[in-house]
Amino acid sequence: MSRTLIICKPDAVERGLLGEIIGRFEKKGLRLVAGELRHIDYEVAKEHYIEHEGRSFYPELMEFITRSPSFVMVLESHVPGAWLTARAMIGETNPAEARPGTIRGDFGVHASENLVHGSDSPEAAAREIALFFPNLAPEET
Ligand code: 3AN
Repeated sequence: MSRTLIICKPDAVERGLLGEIIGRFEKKGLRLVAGELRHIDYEVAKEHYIEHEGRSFYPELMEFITRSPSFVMVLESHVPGAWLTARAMIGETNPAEARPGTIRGDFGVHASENLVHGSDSPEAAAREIALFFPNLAPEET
């Protein structure tokens, strides 16, 4: 078993792509175990994007992620590496470089508004799940 944290960012909710995005993950065997439509505030965004503080795109990223509600969710797989499966399905950061068949490749328009966040390691998944869903029961082993 393994878990990952996914954020369908404000552009995904605004563009009505939630059903499409969640459906893709479900069909791939990533099961929804927690989910919330949530307007991410500045403090939580700061914690989440701590590694990007100081980067040129940081102010733009913070403004975007706090603009309107996101759908934040935890996905679970029966096999190891839920984070890796989800990242492969999300595609490259820059939608222009993301392959067709990935979420960003099929629907992405901007590098800064790229629809979905997915944890980039098992450690990041654990940290991000604890940040957004502190009361979620641990996965069964
Ligand atoms: P990913 O989401 O593909 O893991 P990260 O973690 O490197 O990408 O960056 C986090 C977020 O910061 C991206 N999803 C994107 O919104 C924004 N970002 C990253 N690089 C750039 C960039 N060069 N220009 C604008 N925004 C960026």
